[in-house]
Amino acid sequence: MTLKIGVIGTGAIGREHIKRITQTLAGGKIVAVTDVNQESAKQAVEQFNLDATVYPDDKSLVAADNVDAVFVTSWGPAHEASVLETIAAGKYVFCEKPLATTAEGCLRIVEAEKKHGKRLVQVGFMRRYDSSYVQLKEVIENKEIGEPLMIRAAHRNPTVDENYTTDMAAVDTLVHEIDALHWLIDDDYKSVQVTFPRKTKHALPHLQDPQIFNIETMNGVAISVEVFVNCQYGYDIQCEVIGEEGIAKLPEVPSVVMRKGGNLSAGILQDWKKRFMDAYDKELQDFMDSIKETGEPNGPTAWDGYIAAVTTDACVKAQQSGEKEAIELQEKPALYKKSITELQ
Ligand code: NAI
Ligand code: NAD
Ligand code: ISE
Repeated sequence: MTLKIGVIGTGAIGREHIKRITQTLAGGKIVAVTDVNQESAKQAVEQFNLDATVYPDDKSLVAADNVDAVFVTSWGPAHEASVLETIAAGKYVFCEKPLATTAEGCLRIVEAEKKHGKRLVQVGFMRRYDSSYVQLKEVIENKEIGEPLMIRAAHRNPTVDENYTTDMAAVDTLVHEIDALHWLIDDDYKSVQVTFPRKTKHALPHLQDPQIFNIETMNGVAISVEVFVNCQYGYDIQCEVIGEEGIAKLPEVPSVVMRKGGNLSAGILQDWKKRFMDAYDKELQDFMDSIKETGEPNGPTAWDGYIAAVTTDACVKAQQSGEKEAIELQEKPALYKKSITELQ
């Protein structure tokens, strides 16, 4: 059976996902698209030669009889309304991060799913599908480095555009580490404090860059994540877990090593699209396969989206206060039993 998919938001990642469904993955077909910029939706149909209808808005796309599942790849503030609309129609939804821009918004989605009675939502936290993170998790779970004590991580982009603001370091960028790290060590967050080192001359006046997020977990693990979005040299994701008996680290992204002109060198990626290409493929293949096999998506849940939103809210508060801010979650509803990616 082919899963018939409608896409809301045909920008950068919307088109990346359309491309992988159409050219790489098996079992899905794009049958509908929409974008607030209708020209963009029409261009996407032409670009990928889709046999798909362009709808004027998210509501009409969700309501279309031939749409089984929806991808929400619009900008963050629009996600909540499109996801709620899709749940109300009883259809599956893959939503890019953030699930909603506030914890309250995520809870409204959780409530809607509970009311529906089964899980329909998967959130685009693709690092859980990245083979290097999966291997790191195995090392930790097998106790090869003993209990984890500290984590040092970095999320670096070469540059960002002028619309990128200080809070987005947490909400748009750090959010991937927020989801990946609690999953990695199977722990919950307790508090966060933010420090602002000397600012780079490459950041615009309104942006604090770099930033360091010091997060404490319930088991006492000390996590330090550097977010540096004007680092100039490339797109670089680092993660090192320091345990009682050793250290485990994400491998470097493979690149041809060159000997040339008196130098020994290896390339560094410039763009997020390539770093997690395989993970995006796997997350969407898993979304489609698990729906077909079990009737529910397998990947990060609406509850994971809620955890991320509560944590990013605390991070933004900590950016503003300079103080240690608490990260407090409500009780996990029964609907969110362990998903397969949590068990990996
Ligand atoms: P983008 O700006 O390239 O594309 C967003 C598109 O959504 C635009 O075409 C815009 O016109 C459309 N749009 C906005 N509001 C809409 C609405 N209400 N209804 C229909 N269309 C609407 O943005 P980009 O980079 O593609 O990001 C989209 C989402 O994907 C964001 O939530 C972002 O955080 C997430 N993202 C996730 C990544 C990941 O690694 N998982 C990587 C890049 C983006
Ligand atoms: P983008 O700006 O390139 O595309 C967003 C598109 O959504 C635009 O075409 C815009 O016109 C459209 N849009 C906005 N509001 C809409 C609405 N209400 N209805 C329909 N269309 C609407 O952005 P992007 O880089 O593709 O990012 C989109 C989302 O994907 C963001 O939430 C972003 O955080 C997320 N993202 C995730 C990853 C990842 O690694 N998982 C990477 C990039 C982006
Ligand atoms: C983008 O929105 C993403 O989600 C990418 O994965 C991330 O690494 C990048 O920094 C963000 O801009």
